[in-house]
Amino acid sequence: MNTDLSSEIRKICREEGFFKTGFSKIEELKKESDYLNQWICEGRNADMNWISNTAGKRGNPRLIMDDAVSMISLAYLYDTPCEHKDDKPKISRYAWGKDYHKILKKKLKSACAKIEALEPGIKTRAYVDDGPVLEKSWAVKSGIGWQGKHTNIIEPEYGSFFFICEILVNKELDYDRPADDLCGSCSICASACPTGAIYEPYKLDANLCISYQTIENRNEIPSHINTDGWIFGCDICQDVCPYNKKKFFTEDNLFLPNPLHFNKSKEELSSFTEEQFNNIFSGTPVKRTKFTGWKRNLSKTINN
Ligand code: B12
Ligand code: SF4
Ligand code: SF4
Repeated sequence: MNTDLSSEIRKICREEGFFKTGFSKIEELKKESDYLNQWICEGRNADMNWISNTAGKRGNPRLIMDDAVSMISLAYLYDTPCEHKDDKPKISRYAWGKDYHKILKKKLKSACAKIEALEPGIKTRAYVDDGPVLEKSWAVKSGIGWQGKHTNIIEPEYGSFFFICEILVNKELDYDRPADDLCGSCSICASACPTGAIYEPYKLDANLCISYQTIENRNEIPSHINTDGWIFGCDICQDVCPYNKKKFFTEDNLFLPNPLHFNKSKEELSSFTEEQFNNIFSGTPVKRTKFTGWKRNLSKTINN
């Protein structure tokens, strides 16, 4: 085991702002791959063909980096002390501020450069939601947290409002113990989900998920889906989780909501022209839905 290297890497990742770092040995994810393939076979991925097209790689990180030895899983908080008003159209917390892909990619790049400088021959490859990696499965293996029944990763102390990133590295490290599942007999998230998307504990049907419908779906939202006031993403199953009651906030102001769109009425948000939409949401996750998706989502909301 490489204790010195492991502690140096933990230090570097902490310096970059990640609140938790965990290590696991890279191997094929057999059980998780079977789950993933079954999920795809049942059509639970809706039209996210980019998942089915890369299912093989997702189950086996050596197909993306053949000399990868260890997975460094990282967690970065995004929740802020702001709260949205329940009677206004709601955007999910992760998308209130600037785009996490850009913010975290910069931090990962910096961390990788420092890690590669620790010893000759160290090679790294980093992802944040932008690679064919089962990020949640690795976060569990690396001891970051357990996969809750709503399918997100929960850190016992900090809750689940954090992003997951990872760095693959060609060195052996001091591996962490996988996290224990602390959901117990609770099932608050599944009961609170307004669409029944959590069809079994630990299993989510994207077709029914408001998050999928308002972010990823490029077509009409089916009439039987009640988006329940959400116009981009959905946080209901995490908002009700007892592990999110203690509040831990990000220190990164880039995730604070922009007052130009936060807690505005449906009328105000609907009045944005395409140019205003592009300006206000430039460099934010909301841009992903494009102006047509924005208008579609607003037209579905019951909130005013
Ligand atoms: C596709 C995707 C989505 C899809 C599908 C969600 C899903 N649950 O898979 C949609 C668009 C719906 C979505 C929504 C959201 N997403 Co998303 N998404 C992803 C993405 C790109 C892939 C996830 C994936 O592989 N899904 C495939 C399915 C099969 O995986 P799974 O649900 O984990 O399934 C596992 C379980 O079913 C398990 N299993 C099966 N049986 C059993 C039995 C037991 C006992 C157990 C324990 C497990 C188990 O095995 C499966 C395979 O591992 C990841 C990034 C990445 N590359 O990993 C981000 C990611 C999961 N999303 C993220 C976020 C933040 C969200 C939202 C909160 C955004 C929002 N506010 O709207 C919501 C949350 C919705 C929810 N309740 O999950 C974060 C989660 C961070 C965290 N703390 O966990 C990730 C990791 C992105 C990131 N880098 O931070 N997302
Ligand atoms: S994100 Fe919303 S719709 Fe999706 S599972 Fe959670 S509560 Fe249900
Ligand atoms: S609400 Fe309960 S069942 Fe759902 S993830 Fe949180 S602790 Fe687990």
